Amino acid sequence: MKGIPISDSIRTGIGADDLRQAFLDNLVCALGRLPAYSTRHDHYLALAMTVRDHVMRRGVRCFEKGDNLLVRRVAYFSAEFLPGPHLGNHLLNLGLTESIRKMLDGLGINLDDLLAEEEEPGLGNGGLGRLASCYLDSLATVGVQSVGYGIRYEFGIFDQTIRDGWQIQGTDKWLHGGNPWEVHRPGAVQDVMFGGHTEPWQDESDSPRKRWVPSIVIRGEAYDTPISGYDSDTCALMRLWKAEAVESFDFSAFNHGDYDRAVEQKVASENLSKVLYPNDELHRGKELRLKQQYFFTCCALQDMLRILSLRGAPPESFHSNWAVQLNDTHPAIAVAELMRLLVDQHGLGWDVAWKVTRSTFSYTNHTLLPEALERWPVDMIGGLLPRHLEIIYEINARFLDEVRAAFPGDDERLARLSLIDESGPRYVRMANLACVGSQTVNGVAELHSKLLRQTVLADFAALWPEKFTNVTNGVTPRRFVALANPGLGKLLAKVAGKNWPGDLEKLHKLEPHAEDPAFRQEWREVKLSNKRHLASLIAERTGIEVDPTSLFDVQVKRIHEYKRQHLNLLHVLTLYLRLKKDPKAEVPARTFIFGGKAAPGYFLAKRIIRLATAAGELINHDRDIAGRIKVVFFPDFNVRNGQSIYPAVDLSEQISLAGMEASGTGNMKMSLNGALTIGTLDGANVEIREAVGEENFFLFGLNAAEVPALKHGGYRPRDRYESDPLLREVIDFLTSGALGEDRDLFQPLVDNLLYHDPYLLLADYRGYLNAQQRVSELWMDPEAWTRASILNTARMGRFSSDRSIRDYCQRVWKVNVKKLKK
Ligand code: F58
Repeated sequence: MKGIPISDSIRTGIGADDLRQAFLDNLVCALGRLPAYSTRHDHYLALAMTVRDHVMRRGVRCFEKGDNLLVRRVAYFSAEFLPGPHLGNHLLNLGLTESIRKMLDGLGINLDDLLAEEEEPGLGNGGLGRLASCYLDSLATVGVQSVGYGIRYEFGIFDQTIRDGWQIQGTDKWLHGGNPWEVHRPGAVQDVMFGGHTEPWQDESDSPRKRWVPSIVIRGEAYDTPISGYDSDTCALMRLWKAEAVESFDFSAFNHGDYDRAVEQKVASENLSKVLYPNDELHRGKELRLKQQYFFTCCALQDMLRILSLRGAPPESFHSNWAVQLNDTHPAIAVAELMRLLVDQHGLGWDVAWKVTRSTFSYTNHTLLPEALERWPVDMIGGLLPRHLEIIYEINARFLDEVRAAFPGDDERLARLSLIDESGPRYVRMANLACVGSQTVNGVAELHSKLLRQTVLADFAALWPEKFTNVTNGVTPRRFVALANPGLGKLLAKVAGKNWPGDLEKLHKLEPHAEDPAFRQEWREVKLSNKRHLASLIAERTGIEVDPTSLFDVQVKRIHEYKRQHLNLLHVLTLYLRLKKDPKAEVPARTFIFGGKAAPGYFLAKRIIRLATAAGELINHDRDIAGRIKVVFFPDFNVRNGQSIYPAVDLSEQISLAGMEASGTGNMKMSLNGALTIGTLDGANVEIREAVGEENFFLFGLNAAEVPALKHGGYRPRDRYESDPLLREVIDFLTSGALGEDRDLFQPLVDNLLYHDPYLLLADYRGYLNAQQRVSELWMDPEAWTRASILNTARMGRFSSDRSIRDYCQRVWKVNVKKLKK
């Protein structure tokens, strides 16, 4: 149907009657439900389909436009995405929330009930996956053509429940009620090879070529989810791949009556995209994880080459048509795969292919933790991807020649830079592959980028200083302020104009209002109403009653020792002991709220959760405390729950050991919603503090330079314990039996702190206590607190993910973005 334009209007307009008709048509015609017998879930599905029509039209039009202009598109390669529920976000972006609400009211249906029906796709672990989704949102908003490529896990991150104080993992069956947001594209399939061997052959020109003869082929099928932008015609696409067997059955086995073997291959193939790996140590060296990584990058690159040829452009122009961002090293095998596709499949010479490859990729690092740097046993790569191992060796040989020329005789440097770690059993170092194959390398906050250059990637930074840059993370103000906190949104619109979510620097207009007592009063009312809402959720989910006027002190994020939730708990227990001894102590009422998942195999993280629940059981029921402090563990922290929590935070706990948290993004979400931060000089905290003003931030702790100095100087945590009576008291309390009958429960945590303390809790304990004291003092002056809260929001504009994406476009991808409207 060449030449048929997509009309501006679609089968449904946005008038009240059109929307109502579309909704009812979807209910009856698409879902086959009689309105009189339809359920709430039917209504949700019908509404989602109605809204999806509008999003899809934008998506298709925008791709059509892009083809005409041959613009460079961005492909964001990420093994994880955490989009959160789609419906409310699309309504906001399309400006349809109120008309849809009214339309549904007319039918006796409540929009909020339907919003609650949606299952969120938990296709990620935490910050890294959520960042990918914020970036797609911003790419669509700033008008860049983009695709997020990843895996359509059948089971995402586990559901967390708390039973008897312990984390219990449940299977995340996010697809069970149907997923109305995705479109299956049976036409967009890609074959992915594994195993086998390679063999030489000659083409007509007699040049030597290599061919890969695999032992298995798995098919990838594309599922597309459109991601709308705010007040924008552009739509991003999240294209996720599901693994399927090439043949449903092994027919020869089937014909011979061997039914088990007949389905074995099908099951094995489909296992590939079954489940997301939770981020623990256990995925190390797991072959299935490497298969997942190769699977989605291979599908994506073949898909991009297909689109390129549809545009009539040759493979040599791949890099002019596509900029690929590697979200950490998980997709780094793509460097070798693009070389294979260009050289083996498309017949390009090595040098041309290498130039194209290097001009295509860029790499973002998200961690300095050495144990998190990915490496794969050479034998595993050789067995699974024999051609890629050859290509990696070839890249390495040529690269090491370059290094030898730059640093003659420096064999140690050569060994460190090599793509192959040969210090013991041989490994392929994925970060090295990503650095060598990329045009730019960046960290995710200024401090992190600096430490990257000085530590884990120091040799690469010395070799190619110009490759290195920083792009500080950001978060979407649409989902995390406008949608999550509509009360605040209204207030912001009044002073910053209604387009503030599309131009977050406008929040600066709030600053003078921080001095206005009437405005401060309004500000407090919004916060209080958000806290009431959270208090009711807490009561519903945990049975704990909390006082919405108390200080909400919140730490929600993955549970990890480096994030130091247990430092927070040491403070909680210190306060408790103080109140027990001195009931008259001036301690303002506080509610400590924890939330986050622990990797199922992470023993100490699970004990930290148990400690939080044990502290709650003790303190919440202690009559002497009389509700002055309460401790809550909010179960199943995810994007949806985050949207209810962030707007209600007074104090944001960002207390990781300096040098450990690459950036953090929860810190941004909370501060944007008017929380004050208590934090260390780690990750983006440093920039947040600079932005909001040091007087509006509670700083404590060692800095990133002091940490290694202390560790190398022979840090002895036990000495801290011996010399600080308060610390001794609280640590002893953990094993006193007061926190439950089993005295040994927290012994492993105590031993870890007293004899290792790898994250220096005991060194930062006093500083933390003092900062918490300053928090209490400021809280007792509500006007001063509110003023600081307003200034936090006002000065956080630069942490919009729109700014991050504009930075990437300008400095990394070299693509144009829409100018901001005046
Ligand atoms: C996070 N990394 C960083 N990794 O920890 C955080 O500081 C940063 O703000 C965020 O990335 C975005 O840049 C992170 O979330 C993971 O979840 C990995 C998933 C795969 C296994 C290893 C951890």
